[in-house]
Amino acid sequence: MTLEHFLPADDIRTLFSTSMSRMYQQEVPQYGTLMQLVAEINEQTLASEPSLQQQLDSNGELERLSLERHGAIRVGTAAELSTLRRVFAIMGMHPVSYYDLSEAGVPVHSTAFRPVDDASLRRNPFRIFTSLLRLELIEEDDLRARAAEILSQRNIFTDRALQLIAQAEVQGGLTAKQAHEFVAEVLETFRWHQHATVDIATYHTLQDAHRLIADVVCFRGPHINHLTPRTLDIDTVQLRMPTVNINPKAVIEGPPRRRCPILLRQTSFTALEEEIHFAGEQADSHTARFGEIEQRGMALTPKGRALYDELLTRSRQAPAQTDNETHQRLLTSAFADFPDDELSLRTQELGYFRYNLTEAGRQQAKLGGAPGELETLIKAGLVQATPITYEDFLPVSAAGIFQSNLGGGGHQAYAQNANQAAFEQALGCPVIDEFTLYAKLQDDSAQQVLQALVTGIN
Ligand code: OOG
Ligand code: NI
Repeated sequence: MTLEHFLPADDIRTLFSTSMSRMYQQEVPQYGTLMQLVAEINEQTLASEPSLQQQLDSNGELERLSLERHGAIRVGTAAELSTLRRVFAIMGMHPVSYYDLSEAGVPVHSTAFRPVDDASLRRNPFRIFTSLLRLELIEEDDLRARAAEILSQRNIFTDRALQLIAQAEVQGGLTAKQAHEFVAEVLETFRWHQHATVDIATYHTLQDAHRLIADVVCFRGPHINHLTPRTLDIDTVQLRMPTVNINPKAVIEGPPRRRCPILLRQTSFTALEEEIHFAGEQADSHTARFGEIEQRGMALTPKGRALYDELLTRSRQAPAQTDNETHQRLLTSAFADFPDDELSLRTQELGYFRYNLTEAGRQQAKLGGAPGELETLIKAGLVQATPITYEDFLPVSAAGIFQSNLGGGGHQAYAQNANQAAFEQALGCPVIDEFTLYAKLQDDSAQQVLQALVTGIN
């Protein structure tokens, strides 16, 4: 079998994300309503900002605008996580970054499976935020052992999915027919199950330890707990959610609204209370599933990220706000020290940029011999710099999303620290460092324009 008989990994990912969206809209109709609202507000934003429309159009982003950018799942064991790594690899999604949520009182650590190269991100940037339960953070020995035992008895993948994963690895890909079957089988893993695998007493005991533990342990598999389309105006969606009978979480997570958007802003609607059935036909309700939206800005360098973390921490020293307007006002004043123009962000090395030739630059490249200093070339109008979009997640924001959707009160921070080594051992490989990816994108683009202008290649 030769390579060209295989469906590209990017296409398998698209097949997967669209199938998942269809399934989730059927399962959670409110999510379909949120998607409609997002699409409507995106349209209005584009109509009032022709330059934005033009920019998205020239990047080929208009068509996929309101499609999902990410989803999230929570798994219980190392074996589940490592098999998921193999599943996602077949779709061109690889584990980037390590997130420790224990500090925020959520007993998990996480990564995001996502496409890593530029071309694949452009085709379909869909990613899955994947959390692994940290059973070692459950204090009571009996409860920890019981949870581990329940988890050891489940198999979250269908037999056929496991066969196809192995086949894809041996062949080096999947044919279109196999890929369709693979996606359908894998979807089963993320389906919602109304019937818990435990009795109601066990459910309540686990839930008392932490609501997240019950969510991971008591079901047949890691149901997709939310999907997240991209909005061009998160503040307006937040305001308008109640008009379509959707109850948004109290505040938008992440940085404030800015002229030059940075990192990631997110909000969600609070999780549904859904009836579930236990062994012995007793019923109760469970909150797990919700809908989220995101608006992405520029990726920050380690220096920029340190400044972001510092200002965010400063803003969080004030008592938590329950109304978004006040929260945003306080954030905006805390972020007054974060430069908000592209030139400062670039020259102070706070954000990552991609370098391209301008039209004049392309003319010059035919001749070669331009000076080899990037700044000089930019000033001469031969090169332009545009921000690189942030493709990852923010642990403080993620914790806020977790908290508001688990229902019940918050939880104290766990005493244990981040343990990336244990996570990577469970995963079966190291996670990729996000900064390395952005720096390479920036450096490669700089290298290319310099080479074209100085030596005249192109
Ligand atoms: C994941 C929450 C984190 C995000 O967008 O930051 C997340 C979860 O609730 O399982 O999805
Ligand atoms: Ni999310």
